[in-house]
Amino acid sequence: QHAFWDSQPMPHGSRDEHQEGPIQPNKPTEEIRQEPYAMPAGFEWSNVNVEDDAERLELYNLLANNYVEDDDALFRFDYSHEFLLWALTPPGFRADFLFGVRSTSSKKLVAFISAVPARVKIYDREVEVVEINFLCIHKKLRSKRLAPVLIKEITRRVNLTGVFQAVYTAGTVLPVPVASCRYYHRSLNPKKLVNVGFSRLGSRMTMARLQKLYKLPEAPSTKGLRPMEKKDVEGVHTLLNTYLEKFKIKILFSKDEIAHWLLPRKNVIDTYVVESPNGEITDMLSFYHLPSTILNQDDTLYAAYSYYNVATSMDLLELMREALILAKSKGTDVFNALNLMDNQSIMEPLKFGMGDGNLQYYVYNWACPEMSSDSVGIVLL
Ligand code: MYA
Ligand code: JJ1
Repeated sequence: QHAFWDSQPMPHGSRDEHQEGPIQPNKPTEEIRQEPYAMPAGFEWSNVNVEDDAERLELYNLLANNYVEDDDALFRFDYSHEFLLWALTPPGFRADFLFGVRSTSSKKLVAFISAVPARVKIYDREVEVVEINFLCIHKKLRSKRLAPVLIKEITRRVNLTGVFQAVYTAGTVLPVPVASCRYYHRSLNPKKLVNVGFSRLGSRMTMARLQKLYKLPEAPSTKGLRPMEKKDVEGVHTLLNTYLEKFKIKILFSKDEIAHWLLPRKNVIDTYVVESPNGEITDMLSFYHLPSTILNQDDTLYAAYSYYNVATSMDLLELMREALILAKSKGTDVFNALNLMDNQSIMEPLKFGMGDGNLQYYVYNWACPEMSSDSVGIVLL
């Protein structure tokens, strides 16, 4: 029932608990297809230079109108220009891994896919991977088997650089997830969330009671809590990599990657650290800003998503409460988190509610046992 995925080097049916490593061995460069895959007539491949404002605007428009929606098509992700630049140009990014499809006649961008390099550790093995994201096909070109062509083409381009594994997430179940996570939501602006259909006012609940329930202090209170700066890269690198050791799949950030992925960028990524009196970075919290368009109204839902958080001098619960307060102070309507890393422990006490969306984690061309969501130590954007 998966004409494409059944042909791919993924576990099929259930995972073999005893196999670990590549499903298909690495190929020498000369055995990899040298020519791009053929496009249907009327379409052509096109790299998208996201550092160019005009080209980035084309990508922005494709995604803003055609990217991921919730189950009821009430909301659609609205990744900002600045976000796309951040997400697609980390250390070592390659221009030929950021590409799409144009209509030959109009040159309009109608599809896109991206890969950025990363290192992950899966159980006991360190693996060079790419992270695949922003796979998008224009609504008018859906169900024409274009997605498999984009996936095969990006696989070819990545393989030509000697990389044979990839990590990706999707809202849908494909062959075969390595882990399955749940979205949780913490209301910061409950009135707006109810008004736009993001959440419901239960029976026995009034708007006034709801607002009281979700009320938070205006400002954080933790001593030494401040935005991350360049001088903190070393401390954050040590703190985060040490924390992530305990998870079964985790990102391995270099110092350059810590700087790229965590240094604050307005309306894109916020990272705060706790510096102890002796100058040590003991805790960190981070969240990224990903608004959604409210589809039946001319409005935007401002959402922050939990990224990487480490608490050593305080409880994770107190640290995440500060994250909620900071996100709220920046105009965020809802704070979202997956039930990965140690997040499950904070959901109930901080009044998160379970969402209706799942996020499946995949590793391309890698066999390993399935793991629970609290063994996941990597967050994709
Ligand atoms: S996840 C976000 C995906 N984007 C969206 O959900 C945006 C809205 N939707 C769309 O734009 C389209 O519906 C998409 C499918 C593009 C998703 N991942 O062309 P089709 C399979 C993988 O007729 P369309 C993200 O960005 C489907 O099962 N495969 O369908 C990570 C079927 O195959 P099979 C998917 O609806 C992406 C085939 O495509 C997905 O017009 C990771 C149908 O093709 C999906 N999300 O287009 C990609 N959705 O018959 C894999 C559907 O076998 C990367 N399909 O069931 C793999 C690693 C590559 C690099 C490897 C390097 C070593
Ligand atoms: O945001 C999501 N769901 C919301 C809105 C649901 C609207 C109706 N379908 C939700 N709201 C309830 C919140 C409520 C707050 C108070 C407490 C109780 C709960 O559940 C969902 C996640 O839950 N989001 C999506 O479905 C978007 C797609 C998710 C898959 C993303 C794939 C990304 C791929 C890129 O790599």
